[in-house]
Amino acid sequence: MGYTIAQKIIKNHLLSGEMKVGTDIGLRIDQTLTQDATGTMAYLEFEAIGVPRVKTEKSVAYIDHNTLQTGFENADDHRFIQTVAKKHGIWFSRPGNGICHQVHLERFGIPGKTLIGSDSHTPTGGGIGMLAMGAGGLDVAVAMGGGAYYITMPKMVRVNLTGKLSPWVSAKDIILEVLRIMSVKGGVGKIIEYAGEGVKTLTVPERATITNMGAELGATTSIFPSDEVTREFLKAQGREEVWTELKSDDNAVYDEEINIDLSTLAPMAACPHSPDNVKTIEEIGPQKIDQVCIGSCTNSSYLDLMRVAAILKGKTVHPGVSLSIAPGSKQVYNMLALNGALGDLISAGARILECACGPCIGMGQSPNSAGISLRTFNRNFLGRSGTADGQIYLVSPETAAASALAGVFTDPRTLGDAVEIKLPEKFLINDNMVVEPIEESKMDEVEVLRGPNIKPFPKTAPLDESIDASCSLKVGDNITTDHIMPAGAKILPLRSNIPAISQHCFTVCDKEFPQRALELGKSVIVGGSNYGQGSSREHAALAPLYLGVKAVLVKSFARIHRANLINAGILPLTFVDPDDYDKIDQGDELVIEDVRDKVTNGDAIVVKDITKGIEIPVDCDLTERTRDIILAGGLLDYTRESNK
Ligand code: MIC
Ligand code: SF4
Repeated sequence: MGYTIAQKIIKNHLLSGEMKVGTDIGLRIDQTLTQDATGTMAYLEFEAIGVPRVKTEKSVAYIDHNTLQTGFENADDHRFIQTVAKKHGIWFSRPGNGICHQVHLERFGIPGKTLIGSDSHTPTGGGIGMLAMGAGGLDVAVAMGGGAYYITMPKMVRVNLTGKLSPWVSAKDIILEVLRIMSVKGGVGKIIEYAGEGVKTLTVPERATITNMGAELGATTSIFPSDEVTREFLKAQGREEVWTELKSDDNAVYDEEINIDLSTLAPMAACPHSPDNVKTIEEIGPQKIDQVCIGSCTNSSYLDLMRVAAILKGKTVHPGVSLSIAPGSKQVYNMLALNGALGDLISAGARILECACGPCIGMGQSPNSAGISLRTFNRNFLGRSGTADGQIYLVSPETAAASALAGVFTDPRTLGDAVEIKLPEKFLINDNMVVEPIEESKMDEVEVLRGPNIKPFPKTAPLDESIDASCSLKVGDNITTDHIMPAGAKILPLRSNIPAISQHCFTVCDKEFPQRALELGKSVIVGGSNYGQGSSREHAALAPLYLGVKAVLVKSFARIHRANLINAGILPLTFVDPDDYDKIDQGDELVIEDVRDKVTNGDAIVVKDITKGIEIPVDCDLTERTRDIILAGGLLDYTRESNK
């Protein structure tokens, strides 16, 4: 039997387990990345593990999320990350250098290598044929220390692309079509591989838009072959020597196939409040809009912004619309400045932001009340924009620019002849904003600078003999990490301060939750299906941990969040019969007797609802390793124990 692309990379990196779907495998990790919103915790955890120097081939720390600096907190975090990186062998990408995924693709990614990042959009690297996955900070810390990264061996999905995109239809429309077909749950436990004649028609930045937003499918990752197009891109980045060819074997077996004829696609939008709520721009009709934001790790490449500049050139943004643009990296920004395209954007009235995540993570540019905002980003979860009733639509840069000019949803195909923008033969290469780590022999010379915002990792404890706790919160289906641990300009500066950030946990759903949970001391959260979709932020597990949450009982979990719960020592439980969800109410007293013994022996677990006088069978589904992590009280304790 032949191998798929992902299976080949997995095979080359397999440290433990067998490549059998659904079983646990441990992978050797070649590269890691962190960003600043998850990075402080990841480095505190790395320090706690006690390995002096990273053992990966390349680890890079980026500053791109928390760049607003409305107080000392963000700046302190930057200094902490910069110094801790320098000391322990990690490259440091300074604020202003760009969004982690964009910069990593341009400057560091290598086909065939494994990459994990403490950010869910790390699969962007799949655009050049990396096996790139989002993970919790603690998993990244362990990988930096030379430990394996564990995943459940995924199923393989082949998306066959045929034909060629019509003018004005773009890579964003391809991934929106995949989301429309598969939904935000459709990728759970799967790797999505792109194949077929249509692949050749897509440049690397276009491929990266698609793999980036594969995160929204819930997929483990997405990947493209590494072919001549990849070689051209790496050559233009002055890195041709890292190119290797990667393709699936002719007789590779896939668990699922999806066919998309690119020539049939039309410009689309993901409507509020889910990336899979997809309609064509034509279906939405010429509704009035208030805001357009172009940027984010999904659509802020040189090609994207050159197309936008060509559309805006010589025109003026509609008076009813605020248009902001954040280039993805300093490379992109600088090239636009030098070739004059930046002038076209400014002249049309675009509000140019620094190259960072910015509005994508609610760092400014919140829309007006009930405002309709078209964004080239990847997530439109409720409240993420910073305006509780904001109506966020996810669109391509072409649709965004055309609509910004017209003031209403506009199909870019109405703009006439398409603009033809070619990948440059040579990108502008200047890595002066990347700081090298110090040599190992000199590491003692570096003092790690910690501001008052940096608080230690919350206390963990081994799993109790029995759990006796109330249900502190009951939530529905598709709860995102933006519900559990909201982001935005006010809350993000607290990412290194778990006691403080916990006060915002779940407040999108229930303002009283943090206080109630603290008063209860110990509690259980009950939820629906796809619980924890979205971000890789381990704060969505660390805040509940701090608030005394002992178990989360749901219909189903999203992959990274479940791993984060286990890493935090919180018991992840699922209903054997999903209908039992309806039987529990918030406030019910729940008892799980002899839970420690049951987890240890792999015995069936029952949750007794004392209030209702019923017993509810639940699944825990732990592997030997995750069981030991839970028993130890989380990955940090487990790793410390194993290193003894
Ligand atoms: C996001 O897009 O939600 C983030 C902010 O990049 C997160 C990471 C975080 O919460 O810090 C992600 O996608 O993992
Ligand atoms: Fe940053 Fe947005 Fe990308 Fe997350 S999705 S890494 S916040 S640009």
